[in-house]
Amino acid sequence: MKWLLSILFSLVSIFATAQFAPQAGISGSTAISATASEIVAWATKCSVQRGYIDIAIPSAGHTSTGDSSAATGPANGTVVCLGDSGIATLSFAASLYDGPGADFAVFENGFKDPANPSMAFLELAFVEVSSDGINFTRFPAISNTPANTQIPGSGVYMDASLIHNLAGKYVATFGTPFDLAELAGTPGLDIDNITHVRLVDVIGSVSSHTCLDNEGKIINDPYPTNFPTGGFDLDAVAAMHIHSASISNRDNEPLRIYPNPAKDILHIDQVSTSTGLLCMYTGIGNKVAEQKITGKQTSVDLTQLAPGAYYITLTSDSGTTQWAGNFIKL
Ligand SMILES: [Ca+2]
Ligand SMILES: [Ca+2]
Ligand SMILES: [Ca+2]
Repeated sequence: MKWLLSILFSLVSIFATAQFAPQAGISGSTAISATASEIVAWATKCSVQRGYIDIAIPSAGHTSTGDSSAATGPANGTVVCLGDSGIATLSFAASLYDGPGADFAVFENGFKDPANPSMAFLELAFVEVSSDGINFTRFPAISNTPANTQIPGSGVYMDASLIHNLAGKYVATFGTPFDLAELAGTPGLDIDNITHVRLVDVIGSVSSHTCLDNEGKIINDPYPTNFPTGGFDLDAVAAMHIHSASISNRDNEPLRIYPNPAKDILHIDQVSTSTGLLCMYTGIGNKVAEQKITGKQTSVDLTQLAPGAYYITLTSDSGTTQWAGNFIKL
């Protein structure tokens, strides 16, 4: 009888621990590939507030590897390293909304244990969203990774199935998905008009400067990571559900894109003259063209472009005003 109980107990332990989706590549994973067709846009702006190389030794300074531009555009392996408690705030060419399933995904540069594909070296970050750029709401994060032994800055692999609603759960080239529906009903948050996504590095120390999950448990992740590349390494943020903003910007100044669909040439008219940069992307966010804008009317040659759906962004020289629009190339 004792052996039976012991078997039952170990089965219960297995089910109690493997609670969430497993690592990318394992059946049941919710990881989103950087080339997935549901990705329709990538973050276009990012600002970073660096964290410490080691928060216990502030005099050692802040992390320095990468800069905020590494986090815009498609996931490509270039990263900005946030450091202990570092923060990155991102926005898109238009606001995000709550559609079916996951609405955006965060890409980090974790890597798998060569000996066990379900385990990986992971660095984690809290994820917050805002619909006004001022008030942010954090996704309810869960970490069931035991916190009795500190995971060091290298050499120890983690089980993604113990982690939920923390960016960095999945290895490089796979995004961790977030579903805005989970935040429905939050006062002051409009989940159908999300203007900003924010990442806050999980320090990961189990003894001091601890970070807690939504249940008050200590989150154990690599610490200290006392080098210039320390902390959460942000590669990119992808949108699956983004408002199409073909005729809008924050000043309600019209931007006209025609014809749509277009075959050989696309015209872009602005009501007022302002100089800036026009960028054209494929549906998965690969930049295919870039052109300076110097007047009210701009034309883009499409003859070299493969047929399909594209989106464009227009950024003023000051970088403060953006338009976005979609069109179909025949
Ligand atoms: Ca959703
Ligand atoms: Ca950490
Ligand atoms: Ca990148």
